[in-house]
Amino acid sequence: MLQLYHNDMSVCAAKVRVALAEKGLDWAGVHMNLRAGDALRPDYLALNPNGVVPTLVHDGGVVIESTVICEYLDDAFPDPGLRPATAFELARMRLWTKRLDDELHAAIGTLSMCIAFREQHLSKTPAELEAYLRAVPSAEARERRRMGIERGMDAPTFVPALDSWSRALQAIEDVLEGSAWLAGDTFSLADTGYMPYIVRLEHLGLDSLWRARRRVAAWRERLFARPSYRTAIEAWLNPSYLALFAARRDAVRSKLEWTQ
Ligand SMILES: N[C@@H](CCC(=O)N[C@@H](CS)C(=O)NCC(=O)O)C(=O)O
Repeated sequence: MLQLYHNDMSVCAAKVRVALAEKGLDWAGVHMNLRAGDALRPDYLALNPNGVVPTLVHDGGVVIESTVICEYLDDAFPDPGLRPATAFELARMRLWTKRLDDELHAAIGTLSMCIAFREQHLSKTPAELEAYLRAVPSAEARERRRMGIERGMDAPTFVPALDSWSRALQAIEDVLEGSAWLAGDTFSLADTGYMPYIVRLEHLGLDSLWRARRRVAAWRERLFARPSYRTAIEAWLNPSYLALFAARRDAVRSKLEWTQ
């Protein structure tokens, strides 16, 4: 049995849902309320010491880290495969997923917090906010969140995060000149991995980042046409988050005009 601890709007949880959907696997979900601190409770920290979603439990075995979970699923359930057959394309796939893990995931977290999620924390009292931040296991993530909450789009982390995504989208534009998908002509875990992040960039009003990148736009169309987009992402979109993102659109537009 496959059990996934996840959250409706979490990009890395969505990444695993996309892989599960692509493979047609049945799974049971435990939905975590991240704002209520569900991922920071001791019983969950025993499964995932990082205090984040997703976590996969398969027949009693625990797997954490969304990229590792996706590769685990491809090992445990090889058909249909989501990794290219050649060693070279496999290396290309891993470079893309590594870039997400090393840089782009933190960057999207920064952008999400600075633009929108901070609004969910601003009603907290200073003591409540401190208690929330103190519980975040990673000091780096804790300080990044603090800065985003306190300073929003004026945080010093905001423009570098925007730049990380802008450079990544240009790299995608370049690679798609020679192939249909990120790792080559095989649709792979690189493409499934980026799908939820592209959705988040749109929600944050940052789709202008690929307006002039027509191959990224066409790849996005191909991604969103897959049934896995509907079942793993669209079906889980939380209306209150969508309203929050929409309410921030004008502020983002004027910040981008000012930044570029
Ligand atoms: N490297 C981890 C990152 C996981 C992560 O940052 N998850 C976020 C949601 S996308 C989370 O659970 N944040 C906790 C919170 O917002 O309280 C992975 O890929 O699984």
